[in-house]
Amino acid sequence: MSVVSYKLVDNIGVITLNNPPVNALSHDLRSGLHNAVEAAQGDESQAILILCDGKTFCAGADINEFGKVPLNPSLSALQMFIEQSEKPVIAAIHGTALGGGLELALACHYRIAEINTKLGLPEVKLGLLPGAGGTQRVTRLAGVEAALQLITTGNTIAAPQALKLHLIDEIATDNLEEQALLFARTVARSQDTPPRNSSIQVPRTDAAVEALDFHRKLVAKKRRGQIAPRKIVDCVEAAMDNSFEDGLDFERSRFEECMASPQSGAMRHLFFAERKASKLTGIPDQTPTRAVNTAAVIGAGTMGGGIAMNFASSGIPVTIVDVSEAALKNGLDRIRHNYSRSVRSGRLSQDEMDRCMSHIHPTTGFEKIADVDLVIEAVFENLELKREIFRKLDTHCKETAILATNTSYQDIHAIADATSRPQSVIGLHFFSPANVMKLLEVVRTDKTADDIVLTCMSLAKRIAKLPVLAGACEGFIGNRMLTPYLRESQLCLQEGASPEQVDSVMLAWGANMGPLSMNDLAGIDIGYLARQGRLEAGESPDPTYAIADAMYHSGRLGQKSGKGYYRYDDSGKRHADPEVMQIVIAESKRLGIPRRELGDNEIFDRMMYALINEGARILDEGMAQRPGDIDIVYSTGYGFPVHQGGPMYYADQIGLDKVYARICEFRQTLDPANWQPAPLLQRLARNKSSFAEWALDRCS
Ligand code: T1G
Repeated sequence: MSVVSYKLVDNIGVITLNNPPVNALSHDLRSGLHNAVEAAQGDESQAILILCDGKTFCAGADINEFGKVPLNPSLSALQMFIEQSEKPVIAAIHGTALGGGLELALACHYRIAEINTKLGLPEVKLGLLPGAGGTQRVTRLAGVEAALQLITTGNTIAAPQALKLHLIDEIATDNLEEQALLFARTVARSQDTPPRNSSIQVPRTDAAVEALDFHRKLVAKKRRGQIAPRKIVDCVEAAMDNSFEDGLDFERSRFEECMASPQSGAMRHLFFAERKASKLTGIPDQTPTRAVNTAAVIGAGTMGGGIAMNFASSGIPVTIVDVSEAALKNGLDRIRHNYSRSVRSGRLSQDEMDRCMSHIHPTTGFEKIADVDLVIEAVFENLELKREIFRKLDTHCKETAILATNTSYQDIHAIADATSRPQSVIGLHFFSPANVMKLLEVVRTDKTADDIVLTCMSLAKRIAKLPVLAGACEGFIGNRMLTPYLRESQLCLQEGASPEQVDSVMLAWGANMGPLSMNDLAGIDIGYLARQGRLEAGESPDPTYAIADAMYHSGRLGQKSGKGYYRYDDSGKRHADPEVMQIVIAESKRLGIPRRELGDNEIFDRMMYALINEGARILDEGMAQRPGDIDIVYSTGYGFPVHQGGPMYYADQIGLDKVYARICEFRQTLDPANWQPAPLLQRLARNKSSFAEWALDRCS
């Protein structure tokens, strides 16, 4: 079946694109469209309408063609051809017009869009910039400030906003095709020369110069380390100073630099990894899922409240259970406060907030959740308490209910075994703040039923989360890998580094924060209390965390107490604190460790390779489905830089033989117990293979 069809409807030449799933601009589609526009030039049509079949107009360039030999016609040539058409060309847009899809529409003479269409240039999220005139045309139509805002964020805008910005000419409120045909006939009758936005001049005003300056600073801060956003600002500026053709050339050369950059490779990897993450291997697609129309959360604390908000915001009624009215009131106040903040910032209307709040039902009685489809326990991290709650859930909840725990490190098998139905128990590990963070680890035990896993993976999407399947090992994927990473950060401190040096190597790599700032944010008491629990259970003390313990004992609990590895001023700003170095040096001395100068490379490799080594173990044990899933966990849940593609992708770029060799070197020079290479890493390194190849082999 051809991806482009053409027919005459009275005097309108109607071109329909049909390239599922998202009408990406593949070579077939580009050449088909070119031929159709050419055919329309020679027939009796008086205007040309471009429509798309399926759920969306066009999601842009076909990302699968990136890196391959480009085939003609290029998107730019196709657009020129369309713009030069003597007959007016109208794009009729529904669903989404993204990237090259929007650029295609902008090259047409007119655009009409369904009211709920979303339009955007998301290239920056792939480490790219619009490469087919987007920076030049949007700036000409919408102005410098709006273009910068749209293209540097990559966010979409709704049709009414696009109309205000002159990116579209009309909104279709009813039947798009009919209204577009009507529009086309009017245009055809008018006999005016079709308007070409490439001829618009953009004046260099003071406001425009100010906007450029503002956005240059903004992207330097918000997209630290990324090259594409800076180039986008340059391209928008080029639209002011150049002819359209010169502007296009400028844009093209910057686009090619981005396309060739390792950053874009990394971000494209994450794009596909994100889509793969929600696909399950080993569970047949036809497995029926359970309906989840109602939910309950046990525990009205920060985590429980945040989890409940996800359901309320998606229109799923949610009951919150806690032991006292006071706890419920606190919880609801916190939720209301969070929603109000969104209303104040304009992300939510008051009506929407009221609707969300109306979906939340507080109660102290477990009998109120007898009929809910899903329960998520979110109480204090204490295994006995959790088991007790699950015994209660077993008594009160209906047979088909899904019983989930939000624990981050307790043994879910032990929790499930407190019930008579361990097959119905699953982990749903939300990240804090749970109403904001997209990542959700869906943790299956050895006994969790397939349909429950499948239901939770698809439910996650309904509540706007990005689910990654994990096995029920200690710490699942993210926190399990974090343990050796944090261990090395502590050991580097003991051996001679300062907190600032340890953190700075991760910041230089592009991470949002270093490991010690992460400890300060999470609370130094959390790790301390977990270690105390293990001591009480009979484990011997671990000197690795001597400094962390000393911090706890001197009341340095992290941000919450105003001081941890850093001192925090009233505005929350972080400062180095000499007292911390005194503690660090005293602990090194007490442990008999001579302090030495550690190079940044050593610190970085120790933390990163310890993390990667654990990732390899997780893969080998089947606790994560694929390396890309781990990359998603780290780039969405732990502030790792998207332009590095996640730890496993990064390891592949370095070369697993090099990573392995360095780990072997650390085994010689550091504590060998910490540096046993993961068998999978060893195998792949010896075969000169990569995690990506390993994942491909397993799929085939
Ligand atoms: N190319 C190829 N495949 C694509 C694709 C694309 N542009 N967009 C989506 N897919 C696949 C995706 O991999 C998945 O495949 C399926 O479509 C459904 O996607 C010259 C340089 C459109 C909002 O960045 O944002 O234009 O997993 O699960 O939730 O300047 O897809 O089923 O095999 O995400 O309904 C710019 C990216 C390209 C848009 C639909 N465009 N796509 O969301 O479904 S660069 C983008 C999306 C560019 C020009 C340049 C979303 C969506 P599979 P999905 P969805």
